[in-house]
Amino acid sequence: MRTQIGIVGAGPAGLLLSHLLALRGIESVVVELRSRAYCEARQRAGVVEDDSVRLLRAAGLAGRLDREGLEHGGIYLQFAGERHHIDFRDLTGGRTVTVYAQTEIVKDLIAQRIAAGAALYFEVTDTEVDRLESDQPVLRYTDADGTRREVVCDAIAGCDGFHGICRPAIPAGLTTVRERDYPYAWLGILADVPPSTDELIYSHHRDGFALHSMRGPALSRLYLQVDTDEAVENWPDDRIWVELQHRFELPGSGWELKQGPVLDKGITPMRSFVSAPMRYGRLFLAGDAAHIVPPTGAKGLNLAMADVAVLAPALDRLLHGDEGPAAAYSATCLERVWRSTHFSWWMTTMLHRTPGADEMATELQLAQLRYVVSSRAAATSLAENYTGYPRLAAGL
Ligand code: RFL
Ligand code: PHB
Repeated sequence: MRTQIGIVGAGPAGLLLSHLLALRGIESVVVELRSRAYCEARQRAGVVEDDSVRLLRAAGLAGRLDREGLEHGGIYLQFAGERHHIDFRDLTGGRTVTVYAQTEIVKDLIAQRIAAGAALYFEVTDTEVDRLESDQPVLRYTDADGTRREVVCDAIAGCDGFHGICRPAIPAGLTTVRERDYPYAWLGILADVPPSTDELIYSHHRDGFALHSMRGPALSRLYLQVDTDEAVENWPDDRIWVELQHRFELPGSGWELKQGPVLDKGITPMRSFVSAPMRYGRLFLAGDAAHIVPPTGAKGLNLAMADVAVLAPALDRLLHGDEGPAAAYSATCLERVWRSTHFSWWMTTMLHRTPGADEMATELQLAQLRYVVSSRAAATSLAENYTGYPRLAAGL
């Protein structure tokens, strides 16, 4: 087989790249390890920056997002028994984020790609990328029927997430990895109950962080900081709700956390990871394949979309013999990646309880939180990062 761009992974990065390339008249083959049903059910991110929304709209992909997404003009920061509102619209001159689940974006993208007749293959195994230094790199995989396939490409996009095969295909010694593991994890639940809040609540509590998010008018998404070695089996629903009630409680305010049946439960480790450069020969990495941020800043999905917004035009130019934008791809993306890596680290360390932290560290955290909610300059910094910085170029 022959195609222009081979894409490994049908997450948000791979699917959106395939669509952005198609808009430019460029053909691609997308191969995905998991089934379509699995990709469409995996619970992940929920917050989409305004420029990511604009990108999806410009690409003709925002029909359902515009109908069902919840536009949020701020967040709440809770600590020391108080809840404070950070007003993004006021602080940033009208910018917002939209709460629309990554699973819904993935469903929309898969439906669009299939309707367009794209080559999108699920349940492939033994994916390999080869001859990456040549201008005809090769993608090999075994399809769902067990047939071994080989696709000759002009370039390959590694959009296969953190555990994929593309990043390890770059020879050892040619990449620099920077990483940090955090001494806590998130236990996330999806609950069949209307959200108890109009906007997300990030709660710093002496017993650990908690986050109240949502998936629509009737579905809540909630997270609890837990130890890194926690097992989901140790957290029956009752225990989760007791802990959530405790970490969100606001005595005397009349506010209540509504409870409902738990539909999904999972534990997520917290990690910062950046592998540079994001290119080797004709292999270009995008999204979680190249970088991971802890979820506290709501950046991972947005970084994946920002990478492919840069990659699609760069590949277009490369196919026309212009190496310039492809040569600049990694450095261009890494600037945003490092900004988001810093912001996510900052939000994470400000809001979580660090096991073993002394009173000094705890007071420093509280001093930082008080500063963010009392200083317009500090709140503006949070708001401009949360809504997306630097701004993504408008258009495609
Ligand atoms: P994905 O989504 O991991 O997709 C990679 C795809 O590649 C497939 N794959 C392979 N396919 C073929 N051959 C192989 N050998 C393969 N190996 C792997 C995988 O099956 C998969 O389908 O990466 P992508 O596209 O880069 O997208 C990144 C985002 O998924 C991720 O950054 C976000 O979900 C992170 N994240 C959040 N990001 C936000 O912007 N806002 C949020 O609010 C937010 N919340 C979160 C999050 C991630 C979380 N978890 C579970 C990690 C909350 C959580 C709990
Ligand atoms: C989510 O809704 O899943 C979510 C929202 C905000 C975050 C992380 C996750 O910071």
